[in-house]
Amino acid sequence: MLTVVTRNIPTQATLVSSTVSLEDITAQLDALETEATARIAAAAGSRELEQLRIGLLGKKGRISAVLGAMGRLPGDQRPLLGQRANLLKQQVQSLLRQQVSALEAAAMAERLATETLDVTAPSTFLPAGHRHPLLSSLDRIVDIFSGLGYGVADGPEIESDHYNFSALNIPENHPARDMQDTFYLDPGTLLRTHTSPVQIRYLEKTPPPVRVIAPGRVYRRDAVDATHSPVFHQVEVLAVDEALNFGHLRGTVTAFLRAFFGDLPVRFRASYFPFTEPSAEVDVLWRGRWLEVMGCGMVDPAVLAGLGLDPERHSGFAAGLGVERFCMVRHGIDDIRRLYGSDLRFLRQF
Ligand code: 2U9
Repeated sequence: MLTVVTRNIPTQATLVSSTVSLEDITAQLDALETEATARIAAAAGSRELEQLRIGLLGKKGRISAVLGAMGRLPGDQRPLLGQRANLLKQQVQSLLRQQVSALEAAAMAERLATETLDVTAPSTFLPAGHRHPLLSSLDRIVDIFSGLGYGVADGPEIESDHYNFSALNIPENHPARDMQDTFYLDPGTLLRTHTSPVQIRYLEKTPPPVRVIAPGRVYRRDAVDATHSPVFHQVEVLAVDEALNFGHLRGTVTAFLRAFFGDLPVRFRASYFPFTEPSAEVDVLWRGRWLEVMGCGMVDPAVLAGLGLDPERHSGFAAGLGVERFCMVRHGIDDIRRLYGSDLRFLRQF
C-alpha cells in the first residue's frame, strides 16, 4: 500500500524542474496528505514515527519542499497555498500525536493482557522454627503467675550446701543429701537439686511482702527412663506476707492449675517436705485419671526463722512443679527423652 501512495508524490527534484501551477501544488499537497495519513496510521513504533516526522515536517522535509515551489507561483496565489500548507503541517502533527498515544495504549493493553500478578498466590516457602514444647509450657506457667502478680527470680546452678539444703531445713542426715541424689562438685558445692535456693537468696535481699517464682534447670543423680532425667526444669512459687494461710495457697494453686490445664477438678493430699508444714501434693483429674502434678505447703517456720524473719508475724506458702511433667501431661507425651531428642518430626507436632 505504501508503494502505491508513494508513487504519486513528486520528489523535490521533479518539483524544481517542472513548471508549476496552483493546481499542481494543491494536488501534490493532497497526495502528501493522503500518503502521510496512511503511513502515520501504519507506523508500528516511536522510531518509525520520528522518522516520518522528520521526513514530513523537517527543514528538508517534503512539506517544505512543496512550499519551496511556491516561490514560482504568482504572488496572489501564495497566501492561499501557504494557508493550505500550514493546515497540512498541523494535521500531520496532530496525527503523529494521536499515533503515539494509540501505540502507547496498545502497548499497555498488551502488557495488561499478558503480564499477570496473582496477589493471592502463596509466597515462597521459608521453613520457620517455633518454640520447643518445653519452653512454650514454661512460658505459659510464667505468664499465668505474672498475671497473678508474681515476679521472676533466678540464681546460680552451682550452689552451696547451705543454700540448697541447710537453709531449707533439710537436715545433715537427710537422704536427699546422699551422693545417690546429688551431683557434688566438691564436699560443700553441688549442682542445685531444686530452685529453692533462688528463693532463699531472694528473701535474704527482699523484705516481705514477697511474691516470686523461680524457674530454672535442676540436677539430680537419677538414671534416665521414661519419666526421669538427671537434668530437668522446675518452677517454684513463693509468697511471704503477714497472715498468709493455707486458703491462700489452695486458691493460688487451684487458679494456676485451672489456667494451665483448663477448668478441671483439683485435689490436695497431705504430704511431707522438710521446708513446708503442713505440706500437700496436688492432683488434677485429667482425662478421667488423677495425676499428681505439684507439691506445696506453708513455709516451715524454721526456714523463715533462719532468714531472720519472725514466724509469729510472717507466714508464707510455697509450691513446686516439674516443667517436663506439665508439658508431657498437656501434650500427652509418654517419654521425657522425647523432649531432649531434637527430632524435628516429633517437635513439629507442637
Ligand atoms: C522456700 C521455701 C519452701 C518449694 C516446694 C515443693 C513443695 C515440691 C516438687 C515438685 C515436683 C519438686 O520438681 S519436683 O520434683 N516440689 O513438691 N516445692 S514446696 O518450697 C519452698 C521453696 C522455697 C524458701
